[in-house]
Amino acid sequence: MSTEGDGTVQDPINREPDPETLVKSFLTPSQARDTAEFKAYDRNHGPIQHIDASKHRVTVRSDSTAESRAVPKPVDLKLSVDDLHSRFRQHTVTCALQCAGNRRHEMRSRLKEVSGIDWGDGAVMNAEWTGPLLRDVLIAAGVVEKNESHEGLHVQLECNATEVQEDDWYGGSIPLAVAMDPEREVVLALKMNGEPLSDRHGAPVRAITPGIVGARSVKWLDTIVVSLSESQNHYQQHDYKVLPPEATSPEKAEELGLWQKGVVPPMLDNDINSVVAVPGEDGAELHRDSGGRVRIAGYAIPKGKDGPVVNVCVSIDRGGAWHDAKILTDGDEYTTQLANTGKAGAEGEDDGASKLRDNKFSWVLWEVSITCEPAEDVSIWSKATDRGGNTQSEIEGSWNLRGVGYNAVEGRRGIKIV
Ligand SMILES: Nc1nc2c(c(=O)[nH]1)N[C@H]1C(S)=C(S)[C@@H](COP(=O)(O)O)O[C@H]1N2
Ligand SMILES: [Mo]
Repeated sequence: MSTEGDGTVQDPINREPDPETLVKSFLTPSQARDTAEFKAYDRNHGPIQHIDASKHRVTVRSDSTAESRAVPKPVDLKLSVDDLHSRFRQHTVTCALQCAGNRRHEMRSRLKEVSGIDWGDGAVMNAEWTGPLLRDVLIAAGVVEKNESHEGLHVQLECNATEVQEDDWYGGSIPLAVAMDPEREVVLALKMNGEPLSDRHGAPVRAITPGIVGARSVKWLDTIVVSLSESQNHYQQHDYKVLPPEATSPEKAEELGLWQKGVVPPMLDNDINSVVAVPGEDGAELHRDSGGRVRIAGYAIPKGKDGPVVNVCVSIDRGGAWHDAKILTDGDEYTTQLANTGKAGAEGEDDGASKLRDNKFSWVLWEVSITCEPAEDVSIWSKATDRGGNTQSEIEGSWNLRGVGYNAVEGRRGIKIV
């Protein structure tokens, strides 16, 4: 059964919370407890699905190209939702799930027009996802554990329940080596924040690919294929790619053959990023407290599996002075402060910091108070660094036709400090 609130193929549900609300909690609730108000973003290429969990099956198979390498015998395994619960160890990973188009509005309004939904800074959520590891399911299906055999192979993840805007089904793929890497913690999620997954977020089961752009975290997952090829779905082949700057229009991209197979790689890892969520928009007013300080806050996301973010620094004078932000994380819905040195992950600290190290796919929330004078037209810059040493490097960021992967240091502009 579907309702108007589910969207349609032509007009799917895409919405995001405002950034100031988003950073109030370390774990993003799916929706408010007592009302239907949504709290986490929705990104759909087709209508939201309502699937009967008792009838749902996840088919795991190999195609002929995969066989004889990681897959000595053809794989053909069908799992019910009960099987996913009971036949496998349940794993929980805390991770940020971010749409590749997050921050697109900043790219288009600052650099040049792009094509795509006008996402602000809220196309991201941070949640605890629980279910079997994709790795364990693949091993049960007969995939060989040895690393050498994984090279060049892919795991295609599919939802065939509905057609979508640009294809008859939705899908994406990740390299088999990533799916099999125990450190990647790719899960077939049955729960979000300890509760059964909601229909909006992919019930009864979705893939969660930590550290990787949201497009590969396929909702309403029904088919897993081990193959020598990437997913042939539109959204793997013809979207979610960082096209080079010479692709100035969709026509130009076609003319240059940039969508052709293998020319531009499909996006995989998220890049290091940070967002200024307070103040929540360009042109806002920021009030100094009685001590002459302004409070600036936001979130930061590590690159791929190089997290967690260990430092965020903020400048309100175009990089003249940098102020280390406090890194806040974990705790209850309203975010208690755990490790505030900005050096989470360093040796010999308390439990809080070692928990942070485990949370390598999670976002961090941060805040800083800066003493300043009233001023007009202030730019707020924020720069994150993760445990792997990746740092945001571009002040204004760089442009690409689809407006994906924007991670400029400039977070807000035109701010008035009063
Ligand atoms: N089946 C299906 N899975 C999907 C999508 C979709 O349209 N259909 N959208 C993808 C994209 S682009 C993103 S960013 C995330 C969004 O997940 P959410 O709607 O739970 O926020 O789901 C991914 N998985
Ligand atoms: Mo996305």
